[in-house]
Amino acid sequence: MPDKTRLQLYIPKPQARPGEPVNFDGLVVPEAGSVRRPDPLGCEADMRDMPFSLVRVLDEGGHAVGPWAPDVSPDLLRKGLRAMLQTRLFDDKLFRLQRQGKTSFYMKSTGEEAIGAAQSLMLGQGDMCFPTYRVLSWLMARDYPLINLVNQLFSNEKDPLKGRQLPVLYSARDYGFYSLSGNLGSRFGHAVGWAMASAYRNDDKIALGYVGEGTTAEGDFHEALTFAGVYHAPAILCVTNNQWAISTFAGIANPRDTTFAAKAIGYGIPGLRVDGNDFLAVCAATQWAAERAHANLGSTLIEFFTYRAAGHSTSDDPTKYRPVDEPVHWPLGDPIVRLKTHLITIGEWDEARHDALTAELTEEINAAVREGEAVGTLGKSKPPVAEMFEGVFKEPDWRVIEQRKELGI
Ligand SMILES: Cc1ncc(C[n+]2csc(CCOP(=O)(O)OP(=O)(O)O)c2C)c(N)n1
Repeated sequence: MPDKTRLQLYIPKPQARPGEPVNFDGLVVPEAGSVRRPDPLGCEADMRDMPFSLVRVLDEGGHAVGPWAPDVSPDLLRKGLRAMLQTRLFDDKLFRLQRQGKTSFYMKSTGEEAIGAAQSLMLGQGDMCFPTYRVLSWLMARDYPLINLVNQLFSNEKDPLKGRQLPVLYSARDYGFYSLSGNLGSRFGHAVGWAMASAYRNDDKIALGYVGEGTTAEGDFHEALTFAGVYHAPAILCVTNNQWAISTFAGIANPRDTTFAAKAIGYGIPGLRVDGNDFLAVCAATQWAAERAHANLGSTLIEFFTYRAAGHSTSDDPTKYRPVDEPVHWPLGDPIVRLKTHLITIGEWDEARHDALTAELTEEINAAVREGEAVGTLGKSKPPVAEMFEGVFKEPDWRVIEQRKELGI
């Protein structure tokens, strides 16, 4: 028998662990404005280079440059900035309140605020977003009442979901925000199914689905893409690649030499790879994919390249698995600072207005928290037990009837 090389299993490792210098070597960041913008109504086969580039609009000086620079008004940009800042301030406040025992659990979206905010403002009122827990800025951009968030987070008597969901797993149909699921990936297929139903009924609404990059390793992601490709579902399917799935780095879900956007090629749909910290690039890519979906050309997969600057949740300590200063070295910067700089550069914003907005939003958040505290924080007040069985099934399931009898309510 001829000599054979012994096989070795390859185990991917991140470029830096705690105590090691931050290492983003190999990360290629193209100049803003340098990536081509294919015709959104063009043929998918002619776009297969797109998943290997990175669409960027805002340059270092805060100018919007290149073919992807979207036609959006300063008012819309200010609305986006407001939603992002509100999300950041709300996250910081609620994180502290969790440490004080006022809510059981919290998840921040620090560094990723541009994605939900821009997409919320680009899509229509009847369109439906199938969110993850990292797109609170979607709701902020649509002025969802802060008190509803606070009451749910405090699990109190006025929780709009009556204790049926965990904190942060919001549900707001009228705001185009489908009920969040803790079962990662399960909503991606729902987004595609919802989009297919819209097309089947000859409606004009489109769906938007999110998963984190870690979740692309779940079967649900691939099943959803199969249906999306086969049936030309009018959906925008987004992977928010924030580099980390709790303590697992992105290289565990995808080989290092390819991209998450490139998965689109195998399913026959266009894949775009977009700077997720660039509010204008997110707007532009969303408009592009929406135009394509509305023209009956089906789904687009968009990888938003970003960075989870905070811990995964209040139960996580990222200093255990990545260098403590990694977030500050992230080459694509802070999305709020970048949009603010752009608005200042085009003469539509200034530091004084920014400070005033920060003060106004802080007071709004504090007022909502005070109102929620007056109802009750975790354990001090709870949703009405008698209503526990209401509003879940259209026709009561036999188990619900039995359980209700047992409780005598
Ligand atoms: C089906 C399923 N598997 C595992 C988990 C546990 N879990 C919760 S969040 C998470 C990490 C998800 O990472 P990613 O998809 O990258 O999203 P991110 O949190 O980074 O936004 C895991 C494994 C879960 N909730 N559901």
